[in-house]
Amino acid sequence: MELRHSVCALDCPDCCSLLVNVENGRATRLRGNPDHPVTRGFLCGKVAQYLEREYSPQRLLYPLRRAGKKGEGRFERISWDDALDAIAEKLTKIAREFGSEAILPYSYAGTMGMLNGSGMDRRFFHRLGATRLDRTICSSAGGAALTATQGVRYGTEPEQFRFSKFILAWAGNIHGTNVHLWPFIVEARRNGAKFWVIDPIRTRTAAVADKHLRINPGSDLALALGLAHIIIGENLHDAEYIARYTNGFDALKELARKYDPERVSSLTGIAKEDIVELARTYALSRPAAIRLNYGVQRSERGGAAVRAISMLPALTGSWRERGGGLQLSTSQAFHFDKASLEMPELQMKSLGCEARLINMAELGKALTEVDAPPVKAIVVYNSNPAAIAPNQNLVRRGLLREDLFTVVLEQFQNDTADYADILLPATTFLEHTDLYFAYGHYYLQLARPALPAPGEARSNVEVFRALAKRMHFDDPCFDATDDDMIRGLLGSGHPFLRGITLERLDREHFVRLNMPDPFLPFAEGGFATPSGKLEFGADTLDYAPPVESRHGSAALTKRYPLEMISSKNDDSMNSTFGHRDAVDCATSILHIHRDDAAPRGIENGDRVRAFNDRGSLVLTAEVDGVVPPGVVRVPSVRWAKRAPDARNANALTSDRLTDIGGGPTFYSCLVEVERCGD
Ligand SMILES: Nc1nc2c(c(=O)[nH]1)N[C@H]1C(S)=C(S)[C@@H](COP(=O)(O)OP(=O)(O)OC[C@H]3O[C@@H](n4cnc5c(=O)[nH]c(N)nc54)[C@H](O)[C@@H]3O)O[C@H]1N2
Ligand SMILES: Nc1nc2c(c(=O)[nH]1)N[C@H]1C(S)=C(S)[C@@H](COP(=O)(O)OP(=O)(O)OC[C@H]3O[C@@H](n4cnc5c(=O)[nH]c(N)nc54)[C@H](O)[C@@H]3O)O[C@H]1N2
Ligand code: SF4
Ligand SMILES: [Mo]
Repeated sequence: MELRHSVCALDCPDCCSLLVNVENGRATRLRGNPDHPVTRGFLCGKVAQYLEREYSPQRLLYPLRRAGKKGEGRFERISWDDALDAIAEKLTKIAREFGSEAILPYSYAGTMGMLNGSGMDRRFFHRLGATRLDRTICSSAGGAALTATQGVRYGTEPEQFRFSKFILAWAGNIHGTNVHLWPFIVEARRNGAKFWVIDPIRTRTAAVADKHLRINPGSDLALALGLAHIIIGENLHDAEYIARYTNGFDALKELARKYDPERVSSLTGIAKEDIVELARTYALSRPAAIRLNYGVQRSERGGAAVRAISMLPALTGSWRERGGGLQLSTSQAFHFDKASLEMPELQMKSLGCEARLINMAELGKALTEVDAPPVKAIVVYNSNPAAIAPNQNLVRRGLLREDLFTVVLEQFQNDTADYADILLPATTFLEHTDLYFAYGHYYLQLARPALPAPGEARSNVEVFRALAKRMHFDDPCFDATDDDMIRGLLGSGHPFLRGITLERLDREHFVRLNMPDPFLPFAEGGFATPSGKLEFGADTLDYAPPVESRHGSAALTKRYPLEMISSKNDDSMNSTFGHRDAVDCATSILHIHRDDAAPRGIENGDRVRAFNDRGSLVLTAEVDGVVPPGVVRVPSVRWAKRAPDARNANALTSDRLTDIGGGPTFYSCLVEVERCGD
């Protein structure tokens, strides 16, 4: 038996360090590595069973070519040579006829690995002169907000939550989506900390909180301003920190004056007394930490909401304290030399300028409306857009186009794979080399292949390298090895990466960034905005309810009176485990409050149809205390192909974009629900 190290590559802040027992080339056990200081040897439920996925009979093993109608999912086996020739020939033809920007890559974070996520693929598409994809689908509104406020996207270390006396999970379902933070919260609570949750839904996390504040979806901006109103009004702010390290306090004070508890209560649905108690508890408990997660920025004013929430620790001076501050993401602390990996300068060779940019949250429009040139080919990897992109019916209409050439690199035949003209088998993170940053801690990790690739599966790196050769791109960068690319990434010269080499990563597997311990990023200012100060930006913060909400458009609300939140399913990862029966079952549910169910004649277990102008889908009702009146929840994201009507929650979600960052607004979504006939 051999013991191999690996890293969980799923799109999760925790980025767990893994240990794999391998016998005769086959994994017999997968577990968490107890030595990792944050992930500490336990795994979430979904990945504890990852070997089921690794060895699933449903894994794609050979290159395939479409043998049926578009979208039907019927294929025939071909050789790698034939597959690569067919792709190279077709892309060359499209580039010649329509220009290279008629080709669109589509990828997200199926793997968080740097090489297989944004390595050889980027070089290939840049050299080709393909359209660039704006990768907005998850975090771009929150990212833009942090950049505007703090200048940089990092914050409190997870290890320091143990020192907090008050922890606020703001739109974060820690038990479901960030479970390795939980033991630090348990430790803090054992030492007397209080733990509150702000979430419209009674999640697993909310169920175990000291207090759960059920907020109206999309109204967090108003709540944050209400907290500022009380904190400033009661003189609980840190005037010295504000004077030294922030900009725009007077304007904020002026704006916050309008957000008295009474008004904020009517906007957010939270009782006045609870708002006041929250403000005082937050400001007076020292230290107090906020774990802000991404739920809050998936609504129309989500960017401004993140801006307003992320100013709170500056208002109270909480950044000064160990166990204070805020964490949304830690990702920008990994100061890689990304340009050395992605080589955007290759576009100069092909196009002579930067290629156009298409927002991935508007894929439906990109495939049906965009012109000059139209999108004639799409190459999908690390993503399942037919399931996860908003306005699904429009996306499907685009993918069904006979004249759209579709290539999909996948591990499983999911919704998007069904639309492929050429479908290529991909390796899993257990089978290829990659370098991993984390967005929930400060450890950099390396994984080497722990297992052989099954069948003829190849890594994304190998596929794009081979395609470059097929297209006669003779630039030496296409000969770079995995190790060359990693060395390039580590070579930025940033102090946080000092002393971290490939050799050290090979030896130690995970290495803490070279930062002070404890890392108190903004204890003495040090914001990375142009002014060097935290920017309150009050002129961007006045609140108006989302158009698609019960407090928004009256005309819409009349027809579609329920707000649908299709937040993450606890025991899966976006659509990645959609082949599992248990996951399919959990993601085919609609939680509805008894006050909304009764007048519609809906009882627990009934088949229901949720619908709006964009589409409809069939689900099973669960009448329970998970949602408040006026809100329904559909745990996401199901493989639509497994549903009776081949649709999932994204048949209803809108492709309207957020206020800043061009992000999707999955959770600003009005629907009506009716009982299906028997
Ligand atoms: N188990 C599991 N873990 C995952 C994932 C998964 O699919 N499943 N996905 C991964 C990915 S891609 C990401 S981005 C992260 C996301 O991690 P989170 O941001 O924690 O996940 P979400 O479910 O999007 O949103 C968190 C909570 O926000 C709440 N929420 C929705 N709208 C609002 C609002 O307007 N205000 C407030 N205050 N709360 C609101 C939701 O009810 C939800 O409980 O999780 C990662 N981890
Ligand atoms: N309704 C609704 N929609 C949502 C969300 C929501 O909360 N509600 N969340 C949104 C968010 S936050 C996100 S991040 C997106 C996630 O959307 P996606 O990034 O598309 O994530 P997944 O659905 O998990 O699909 C990832 C795919 O990558 C494949 N994959 C993994 N590793 C590799 C590899 O090395 N090579 C190749 N070729 N493929 C690989 C997996 O098999 C899987 O099918 O979904 C968004 N969509
Ligand atoms: S999904 Fe997250 S919690 Fe689960 S094993 Fe992977 S990194 Fe760890
Ligand atoms: Mo995400």
